[in-house]
Formats: sequence, structure tokens, C-alpha cells
Amino acid sequence: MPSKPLHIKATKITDAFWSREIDLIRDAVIPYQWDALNDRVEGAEPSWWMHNMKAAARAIAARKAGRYTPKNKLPFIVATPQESETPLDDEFYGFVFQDSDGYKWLEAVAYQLMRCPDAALQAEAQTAIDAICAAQEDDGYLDTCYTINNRDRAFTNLKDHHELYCFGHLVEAAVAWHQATGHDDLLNAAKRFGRCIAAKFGPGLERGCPGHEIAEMALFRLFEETGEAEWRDLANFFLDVRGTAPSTFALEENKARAAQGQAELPVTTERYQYYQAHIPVREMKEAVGHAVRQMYLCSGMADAARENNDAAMLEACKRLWQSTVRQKLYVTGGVGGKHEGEAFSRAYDLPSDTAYSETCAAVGLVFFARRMLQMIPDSPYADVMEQALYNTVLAGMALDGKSFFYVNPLEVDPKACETDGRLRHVKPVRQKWFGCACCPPNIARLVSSLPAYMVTTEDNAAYIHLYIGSELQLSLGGQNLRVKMDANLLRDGKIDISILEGEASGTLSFRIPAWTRNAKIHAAGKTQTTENGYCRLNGVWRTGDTVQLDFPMPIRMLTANPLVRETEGMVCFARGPLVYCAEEKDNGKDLYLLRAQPEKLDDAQVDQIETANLPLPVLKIPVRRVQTKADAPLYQDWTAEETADTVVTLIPYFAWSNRGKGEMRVWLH
Ligand code: FUB
Ligand code: ZN
Repeated sequence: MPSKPLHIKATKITDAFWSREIDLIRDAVIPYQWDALNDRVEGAEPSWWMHNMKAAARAIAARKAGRYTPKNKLPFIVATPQESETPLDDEFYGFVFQDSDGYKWLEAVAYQLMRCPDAALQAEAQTAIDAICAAQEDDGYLDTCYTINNRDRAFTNLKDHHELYCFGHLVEAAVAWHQATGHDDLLNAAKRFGRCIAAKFGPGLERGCPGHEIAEMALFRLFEETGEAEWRDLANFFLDVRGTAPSTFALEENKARAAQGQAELPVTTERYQYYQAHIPVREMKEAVGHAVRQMYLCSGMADAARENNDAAMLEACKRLWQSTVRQKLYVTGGVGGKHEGEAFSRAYDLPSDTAYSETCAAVGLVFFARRMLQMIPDSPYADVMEQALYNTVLAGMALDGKSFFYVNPLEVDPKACETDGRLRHVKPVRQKWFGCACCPPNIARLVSSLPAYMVTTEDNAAYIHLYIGSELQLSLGGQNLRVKMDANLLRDGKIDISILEGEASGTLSFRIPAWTRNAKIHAAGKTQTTENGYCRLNGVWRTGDTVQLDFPMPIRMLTANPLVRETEGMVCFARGPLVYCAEEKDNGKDLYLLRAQPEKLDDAQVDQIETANLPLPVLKIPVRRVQTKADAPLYQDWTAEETADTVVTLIPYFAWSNRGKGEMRVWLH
């Protein structure tokens, strides 16, 4: 039987590190982003979110009054006014998926409200919801780009435009808002848009599926929330039609070409790998195309496998998982090696300096992993989920919560980023905001909903996947248990569990992390077995019972499969869930000259620095530095390199670029 994530309301995070992160989202990111959505952040790219919502409401009123003239152009990015120009009230500005930014913000707000009611924040969010509801058309259609520009052309470019993507984010926000406040205004708006979509697409109707996935997993969530089968059916339809012949994307594309007098292209699915629409989903074997899309699709497929008990779908999920983690995963838990198409590259192509590794793709990997864990509690899923979370997801946000990375490289030389076109996408410092602002609110909604990734429960069993200091309300066999988990993985791997209240019989399963060695688990009076990387403790749990988990966290020196050409002959360092990197600030320039000394690993030490009021564990590792001579020729006869012993200071990857601009690298020769 699949397990369910623990409800956010059933968890209180007490972890020194993570409660700081979640508070940061509430205190810094959410207010900042609200200002951004309202275009009040000086010096940052405008969001146009509120502007577009209001413009859509105006367009609806104008249409009703017979004063609406459709605009002919529907480009992917609608030109935004120059600084000197005044924005026009009836224009849509920004990317076609601009609506989704506000939906993600609302979702993050909802999770924060579940954690801690806040009347002022709720009222602010309500103004966003009111704006959304006012931008919804009478038939339920809700996408400001088309409402403003040309409603008659709605759903004519599912491949590249994002109506179904925005719908997916609307649903995610609506469910979260409903759970947080009990209000159904946003939920009703989402359902009305859902019915408008379902009246057009489905068995016996038009064939079509999202060009950018997310609606699939959102619809399963809506189904779970409401029990209304229509949402599950729509999700299933979108998954089943994807990649099947005749290609709906090809047909759509040919219609557009014909309208412009261009010749038709063959109606094949082959050219739609970028959208994961090249083959039917149950036949998929390799993670390909746009990385965020692929991860969101995998999450929807995993939901379908679980909800429909679909064995073929589950097998496809397992194959896509293996392709991702065995051949295409950065050591930092990021995915997507290619800038071109923000995409997965070929197997083992994981460049460090030109990496894409979009923050959203790592967020998507966390979604996928949790869904796999719900069906198969096998520790590698949780190991990867933790790897993505502690490294790439967190790296996406500055320690003060005020700037963000979209791209997460593993090697940076600011000079090169600023002068070399091949590295144009790589930024050495986090940005205040982005014209395409998908990543910051994705971090906000994931981190705010952290409890949903820590524990999953089924009948009389609970699986503890992530060790994050907290108080948990568990239900085992229908009996309640209040459980305290004392943990702080930034410090060490000692975790104390105690039952604060209740009595229940069942199994508590604790993941044995891949990063530990010689784990020790102590629990009096419980039967202990180990299965799929989880230590399963079975018995009757009563107030006062305790479990001590001792997961030693040695400094580990990692190497990649030699097929990863980029890192052949290199190592990197990790401790616990954290992957480390060297920064210029601690180690000077030309970090590529550092040479690891595997034989001296025993002399490596853990130390601590404090930055942004956060004590950070750092590593001090003996290395050698290759000596350079200013007047040396470019080439000469080979002689052994001259090196000098030194100690490199490594900081957690997630914390890089918080102390000014400089070089950074994860892998050392
Ligand atoms: O297309 C919507 C989002 O914008 C994608 O997920 C990101 O990769 C960015 O392209
Ligand atoms: Zn993104």
C-alpha cells in the first residue's frame, strides 16, 4: 500500500538550520516577492503579475461592453516597456507563463499560514486571489496572456504557450490555500478553469496535453483533495495522449504553419523530445529534454502509477529514475547539463562550468523522489531527495533570502562568465529577480512545505526519510503519537527520537543514509530489522520511549564514474548530506591549481565559520597547490610539477557566493 506524506499541519519544525530557512522565506522572500509581483522592487526586473491580472479583468469588461479588439500577436515573451515609457493598462507584459509566479507565491504563503496563522499576510494574499478571480472569464478560462491578447486563440499553442502549466500552478496554490484557510474561492476558480479545459480535451474530445508539464501532478492533488474523479481522469488523459500518434503538437504546429503559408511538416512525434512528447510515457527509458519539464512529468507519472495502481507506469518511472540518477545527476543533486534547451544532456555529460542545473529542476527531482518513496520506501530515493534539497535547492537562495540563482554551476570563474559567451547563462552572484522568475518562488513553496518530504505514513507504519529537528503528529494503526525528533545534520548525525505522548502499535522505519558509516541504532524493546536501507523498529510505542540513531558523518572524498569525462581524475568532498566547494575568498585565485591528496584524507578536519549569522560547518583538507612562474613559456619539455603543501578550506556548496564575487569549484584534480 502506498504511503502518504505527513500533513504540514502535523509537523512543527524545530531544527536550528531549517527553521531559520523557513522563517527566512516568511520574513524575507514572501514580502520581497509580493513587492516584485506588484513591480515595487527598485532595480529589479518587473514581474507584471498584478498588472496582467488587472489588464485581463479590464479586457473581460471591455469584451462584454463590445469595446475589445483582439491583438494579433501572441509571442512567447511580450515586449515590456522601456524604463522611460509608461506601461499600457490594457497590454500583457512578460513571458506567457507570468501568471504562474503569483500562483507559486500564493502556494508558499498557504504553507506558511498552515505553520503559523498571520492575518496581515492572509489579507495580502486575499488581494492576489481577488485579482485572480476578477481575471477569470465567465466560462472559467483563466490565462491573462490570452484574455488580454486574443481569447479566440486560446489553446492553439499548447506546445509552447503555458495555459495548462499556469493551470497546474493555479491548482497547486488553490489546494494549499484551501487546506490552509478552509476558503474555497481559489479552489473554485481552479475547478472552473479545470472544467473549461475538460470541456475541450479528453476522450471523445480534442486530443492535447501540456507543453510544460505540472498539470498532471496538480490534477492528482486536486483529486485527492476533493475526491472528484474528473480531475484524476483529466490527468490520466494528459499522460496517455502524450507522445502518441498522431502527434498533437505536430498537428498544432502544422495549423500555425498553414496559416502563415508555410509547408506542412511530417506529423511525427520524434521532434518533441524537448517536451517529452516523443514516445508514449509508459515506453520512456531515458530522461531527456527540458529538465524541469521532465522532472514534473515524472512526478505526474508517479502519481498516476500510485493512484491507478498502474504497473507499466511504475516501471517507466523506475527507468526514468535510474536514467537520471545513474547517468545524469550532478553530485550537487542538480539535473540538466545543457544550457541549450535548459535540458538533460547525453548520458554522463555533466560539465561543471557550463552546467545549467536549474534550481527548478532540482525542486522537481525532490517532487519525483518523494512520490517514488510513497510507493517504494527504498533509501536511494530519499538519499537523492536529500542531496538535491541540501545542495542545489538551497544554493538557489542567498543566506539572507534576498537574491537567487537560476543556474547552479559547479565551477565558476567570474572573469570567464563576464567575457565568454559560452558562459552567458552562468552568474557568479545571485540576482535580485529575473524576467523569467520561475526559480525563486519554487524554492519558497518547496522549503515552506518541507514537512511533506520528511515522513510518509501508511496504516500502521511511518517512514522517516529526512532527519530534520521537529515535532511530528503521527498516526499508527489509527492511534496518535506525538514524536520529537532532535536533529541537526549541519552539526552531526546524532538523532534522538522520543515519544512525547500517545500509545500505538506499529513500525517506525528510519532511513540509514548512504553518507554514514557504521550506523548505530538503539531502541529498547522493539524488534529491529533492516529492509531497503531502512531500519524498521516494530512494537508498541508509548510515552517516554526513545530511539537513538547514531549516523557517523565522516568526511568523504568522492569520485565520479570515469565515463563522466569532465571530472575524470578529480575528487570532491562531502560530509553528511552536504557537498562542499572551494571559494576564492578562503583559498585565493586559480582554484584549478589545487591538487587533492587522497593519502592525507585522515588529516582532514571539520571546522566552523559564521556567515549571515549562520554557523557553517567547513572542511580543512590538506592539498597541494601547483606553482606557476610568471615568465614560463606556454609549452616546454615535461618536468614534474612543482607543488607546495597547503590546506584548502571548503564550505558547503549551498552557501557559496554569499561573501562577495569570486571563483568557486566543487571538483579538485
Ligand atoms: O517555462 C516555464 C519555466 O520557465 C521553466 O520551468 C523554466 O525552465 C523556465 O524556462
Ligand atoms: Zn526555474
